[in-house]
Amino acid sequence: MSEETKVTQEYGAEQIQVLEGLEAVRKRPGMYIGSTSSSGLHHLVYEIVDNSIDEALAGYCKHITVTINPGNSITVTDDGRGIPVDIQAQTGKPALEVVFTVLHAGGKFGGGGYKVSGGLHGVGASVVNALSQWLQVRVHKNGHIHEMKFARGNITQQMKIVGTTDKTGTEVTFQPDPEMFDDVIYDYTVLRDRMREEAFLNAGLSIAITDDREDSPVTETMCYEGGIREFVTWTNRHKTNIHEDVIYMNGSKGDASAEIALQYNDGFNESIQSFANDVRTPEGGMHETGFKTALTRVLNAYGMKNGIIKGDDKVSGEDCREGITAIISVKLTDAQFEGQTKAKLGNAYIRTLVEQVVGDQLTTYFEEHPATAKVILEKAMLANRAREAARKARENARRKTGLESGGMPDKLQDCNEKDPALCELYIVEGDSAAGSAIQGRDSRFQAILAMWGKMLNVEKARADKIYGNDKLSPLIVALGGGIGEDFDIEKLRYHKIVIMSDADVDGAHIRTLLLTFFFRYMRPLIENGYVYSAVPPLYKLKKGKTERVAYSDEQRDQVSAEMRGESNMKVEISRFKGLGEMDPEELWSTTMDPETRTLRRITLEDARRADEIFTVLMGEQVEPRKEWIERNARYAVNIDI
Ligand code: TSJ
Repeated sequence: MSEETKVTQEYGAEQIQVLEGLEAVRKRPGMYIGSTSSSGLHHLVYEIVDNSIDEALAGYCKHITVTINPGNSITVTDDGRGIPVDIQAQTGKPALEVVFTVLHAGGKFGGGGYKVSGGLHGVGASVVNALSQWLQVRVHKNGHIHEMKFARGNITQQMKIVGTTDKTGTEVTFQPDPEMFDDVIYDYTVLRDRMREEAFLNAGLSIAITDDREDSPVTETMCYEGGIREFVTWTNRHKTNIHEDVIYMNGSKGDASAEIALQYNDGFNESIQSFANDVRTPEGGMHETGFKTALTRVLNAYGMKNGIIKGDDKVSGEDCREGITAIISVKLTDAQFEGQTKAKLGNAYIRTLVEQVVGDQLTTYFEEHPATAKVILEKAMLANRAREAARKARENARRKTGLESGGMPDKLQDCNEKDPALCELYIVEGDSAAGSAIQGRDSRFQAILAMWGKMLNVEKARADKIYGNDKLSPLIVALGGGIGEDFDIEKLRYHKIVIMSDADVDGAHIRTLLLTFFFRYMRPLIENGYVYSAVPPLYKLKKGKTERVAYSDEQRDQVSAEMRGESNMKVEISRFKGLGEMDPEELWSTTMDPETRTLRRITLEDARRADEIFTVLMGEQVEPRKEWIERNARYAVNIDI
């Protein structure tokens, strides 16, 4: 009997059991990787890389590589100790085999003499194996290269030695099973961005990612000696900072550790990104709560002690976070992820840990860097005064909206209907276009708000300025739901808000401004799908007394051919220069009539992109603006710079 047959017979019974385990993964993949869409597909890579990161956390691995091969298989390598290959006492199998065939084997296979401690994740190898058409692993260890192969979780080649080596490390290649995923094409930038995050969160770890699918492969190597300090610098790369150094704090208690890095910029947004075991926690949790509590306490205590804050002028938590960019990263062995999407950290002792670390170390930092403490505190105090002013402005605005129709801005031509679900507000740029829209509309349910000239740059304005702004305040009053923290969609007066602007640079500009404004101050409008872009025609085609319009170049050619086909008369084609050029009937029938018009619903992604364009184009920094324009030269024609 050959060695190999013997092995197969010995493991027969248990092998069946193992297969049942992995069959469960193939039956309900969503249970194990969240979904079988693109996010699940990319998740496979993270499951494998997590194992290498655990090895790095244990102090044995410095380099990880991730390669997208032609055909969309993935190879991950590391220079760690290599997955253990010797036979486990309990199972009688190589530890390597157990890792890939037993569900949740990770962290457990240490029973046979290996001490597996500190592994924070790394349980997913068998799940990836089950969902791969084929998978191959090579372990460099003890002078040998050990190889093993699988197909859809089944062993196709037992572990065997295929060569000698003087290195140690693990190499895994897998081909996601097309039977299991909607689509098996990897997105390089998605993997690259996640790997960058991992590199930031694990200081000194080098992660190289390669896309080998194209004719000219790309490789990016990411390694940050400064860890989350550099994460903050990178997040703030397009911003103007108000103090030079990134403030860094860390500490640990028992098995748990916490790291915090922060820096303030001259903007008004709060950007706190938190992680637990390198996993993003978008809904925050105990680590974020501890951070916020300590930050507010330290700022107030320092301000009082040094006579900067007097008496009752305490700054609120929100004041303390205006313009902040912070990364909070905690590592713990018993992480509890809570909430609907498991996006929130629940371990209460982490709150205490972070609060202590920030409480002590930020106080010390401020004492040693009084100039930095001063600019941060002054910013918080300014935020406090602005918030107070905003509250007053809000009350004024509220009082105005309370005044029935008389309270409506004179730039608004309202509709007769009062049920918001039936009402439409057209926001129209320019004098003559608004005139045509007012005459052409169906005044029963269509209201027109005219907007003139360049709007306020909301990038550089606080809520108080926005309420007082003569361009924006009519819009806020007309919509009726307020803005910012107390925006109330229930009070909204229109459920269709249509931005009607020209198909030129100025039109794109006003659209970008409005979308940025909605994104930052009335986001539920966009989340509820209430915001639209009107689609005016580009061409007018005329043949004798017949007139038709076209909304694109293709349609122009098609319509012109149709019209020509009827007779041999000449078809005159002219370009609409702008909305203002159309007469009321034309505007109604081409752009406003619900029976014939086209409206494009604005998505959150559209608005987010507008916001990003805005930050780059309107921010104070010249270099990112230049870079952006160069990078986006082919799209930039639509944006007023
Ligand atoms: F996903 C995976 F399991 F297939 C996988 C594991 C994939 C990749 C790319 C790397 C790894 C991996 C596992 N890299 N390094 C390790 N290390 C161990 O498994 C290991 C090595 C030695 C000892 C020991 O106590 O001697 C313990 C462990 C957990």
